[in-house]
Amino acid sequence: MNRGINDGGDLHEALLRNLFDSIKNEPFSIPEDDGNDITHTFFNPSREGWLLKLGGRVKTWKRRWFILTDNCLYYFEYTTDKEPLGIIPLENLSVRKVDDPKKPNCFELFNASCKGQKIKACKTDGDGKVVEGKHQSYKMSAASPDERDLWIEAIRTSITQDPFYDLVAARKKKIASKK
Ligand code: 4IP
Repeated sequence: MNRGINDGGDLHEALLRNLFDSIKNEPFSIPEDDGNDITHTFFNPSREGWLLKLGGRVKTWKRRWFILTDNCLYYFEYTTDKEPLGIIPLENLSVRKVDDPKKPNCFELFNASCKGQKIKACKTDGDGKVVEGKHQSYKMSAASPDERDLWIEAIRTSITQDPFYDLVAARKKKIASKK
């Protein structure tokens, strides 16, 4: 099958033998889906990139890799991590530009209708346990004003694309018009 593929000539026999042996020793295989693998969720995200995130109770800034997909924001310690450190579902949240005395290009996710309440989210704590998030708002700092604006735009698009959001918005409008 490999005859003539090297600019019209053949590949060295030693190279082909090596390749053959290596594939024989470690055959290609498709990983089994045990239903727990969420890596497929992260293909084709709406947006991904590094952001600094401010902690919930302890106000420390952490550099995290963020992936926006399916109306959820996931954050990881490293780009290659399979499992996120935290998951923030975006429904019912709003996003806006904010200033911070310590970091530039900030924006925040907040709950416009339930001010002062915790945002529904989950995170992995120090022991690897999945626990509820403790943020009343998630503040992030981007590398540049342009990046911040792109994140805000992508998050807004993601929030308003949710069919459930549209349904609720239509219902609210209907109720308001009856008053
Ligand atoms: C932590 O500070 C980190 O900033 C966590 O971020 C954050 O959790 C914690 O918030 C905050 O206390 P220290 O590492 O200095 O302890 P990360 O999980 O990205 O490491 P969040 O919820 O932002 O993920 P609280 O609310 O758990 O205190």
